[in-house]
Amino acid sequence: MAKPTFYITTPIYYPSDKLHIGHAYTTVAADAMARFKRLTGYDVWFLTGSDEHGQKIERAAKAQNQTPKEYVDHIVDGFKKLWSRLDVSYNDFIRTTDERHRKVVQQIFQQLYDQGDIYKSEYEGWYCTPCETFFTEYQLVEGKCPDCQREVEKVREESYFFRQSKYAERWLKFIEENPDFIQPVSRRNEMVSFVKQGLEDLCVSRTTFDWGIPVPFDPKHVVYVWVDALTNYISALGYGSEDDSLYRKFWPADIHLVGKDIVRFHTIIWPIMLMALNLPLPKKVIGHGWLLLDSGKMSKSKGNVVDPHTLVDKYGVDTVRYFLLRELPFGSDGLYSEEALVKRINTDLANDYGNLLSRSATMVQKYQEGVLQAPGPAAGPDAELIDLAINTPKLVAEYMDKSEISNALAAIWQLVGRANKYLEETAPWSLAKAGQPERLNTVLYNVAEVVRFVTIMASPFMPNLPQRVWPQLGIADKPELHTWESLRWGSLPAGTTVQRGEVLFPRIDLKSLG
Ligand code: ME8
Repeated sequence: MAKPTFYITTPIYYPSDKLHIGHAYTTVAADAMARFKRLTGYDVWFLTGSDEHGQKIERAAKAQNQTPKEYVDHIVDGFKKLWSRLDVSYNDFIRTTDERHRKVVQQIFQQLYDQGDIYKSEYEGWYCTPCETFFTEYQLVEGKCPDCQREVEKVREESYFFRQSKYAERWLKFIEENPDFIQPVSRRNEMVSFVKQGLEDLCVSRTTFDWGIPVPFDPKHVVYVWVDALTNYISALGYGSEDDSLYRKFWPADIHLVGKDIVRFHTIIWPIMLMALNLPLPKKVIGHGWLLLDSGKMSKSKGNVVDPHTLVDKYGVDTVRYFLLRELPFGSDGLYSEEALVKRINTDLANDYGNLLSRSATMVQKYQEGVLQAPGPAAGPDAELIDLAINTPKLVAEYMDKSEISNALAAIWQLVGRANKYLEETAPWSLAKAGQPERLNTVLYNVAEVVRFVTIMASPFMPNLPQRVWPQLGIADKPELHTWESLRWGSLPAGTTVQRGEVLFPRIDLKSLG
């Protein structure tokens, strides 16, 4: 039977500068969702990429005496290095400078023009170059950009416009019929009131710079940012090309994951473009919160960014991924600090998970000569522990279905916590002393099986964990015990050779942070 499909995307980031941990958060979150779906039996397509056109890039390249293409090539290389460093398992990387993308943007622009949904008029408004956004007079805050508070420029030029307004009623009806389309709900309400205030037509071309995709029937215009950028989600699948098999297989997208700053573009402009083109709409747009510093939102234009490479060098990939995914509650903002990161490492990873594994392996070595024995009958707190282990995968899957990644991790760690408590309650060291080998066997088996459960469930979030843990549990060569399907209690066979290995997550001295 064919596997169900799952298509997930990240925003395509601007190569105007290096990426910071805010971008890493989005991409790692999408990666965790993609990995989770693969683990649970889906045929997954995971797309990321870069949004390379626009005046800001043109200017940045000039400042460095480079052509825009030279400039973006270099930065995009850096994007790819970062994603490989963070173990991001994307299937495709789309660049808006790709020929495959250019063709589709031009084709769509032409079609919308031919059917009367794009028309020529004159644009007058305020433009913020760092944010690449036009504002109307009343959107400005004290005459400045409402997003970055910098100076804006008055622009007046001939432009093409997309007749968005025509689709407002249809959009409202769609949202009413598909209440889950925009997540979380609070963002949906914001978008609905935005549209109800009256939707203006959208300026979709510019003549004041060249670095963009030319309008096919009027090449002194280049396609302005959002029509170009949003189209990546289908151009990457080969929409409109000779081989559109990926498009037919994976569109509509299951999830567009974006930060809350660009929810409006993804939930209003993009669906309306698709309506106009008579194409199916994505199933869900999720707008996550921001990772904030004490000093406010991290942003390239403000220069207060945290470099993910530095963090990975210092703490390791899985640790950084765990922290990002655990710390930001679904839909809300989260505060980043190195202290918070170290606290998470010390409690959740070193104390809770790391200790559980090392105590379990050490005791099997010490009391069972390193060979895990079959469990005897259940007694005392066994049933409670086992029930929790059996129920946790279901709970994790439910949270992941709602994209509540941090709750999914919290549920897994609940089981870790319960198993540590179980060790205290059953005190295997006393059982060994008191000569109760059968009970000791049961306790050590149960804990080893919990470690296996936790490691499988945590693997989409921390992809390097399994390869470090399976040798310690003696099941490195048993792939059938690494799967989601193998999360059936008691699948771990007795007789495996358990060996305590390296410390997975060393404790970090908070004082060392200075
Ligand atoms: O907007 N916290 O690109 P961009 C969390 N090219 N996430 C953050 C963040 C933070 N502090 N800062 C950035 C663009 N992000 C367009 C997108 S898509 C068709 C075009 C993440 O490089 C978050 O996902 O400015 C946000 O939406 C995205 O980076 C913006 O990236």
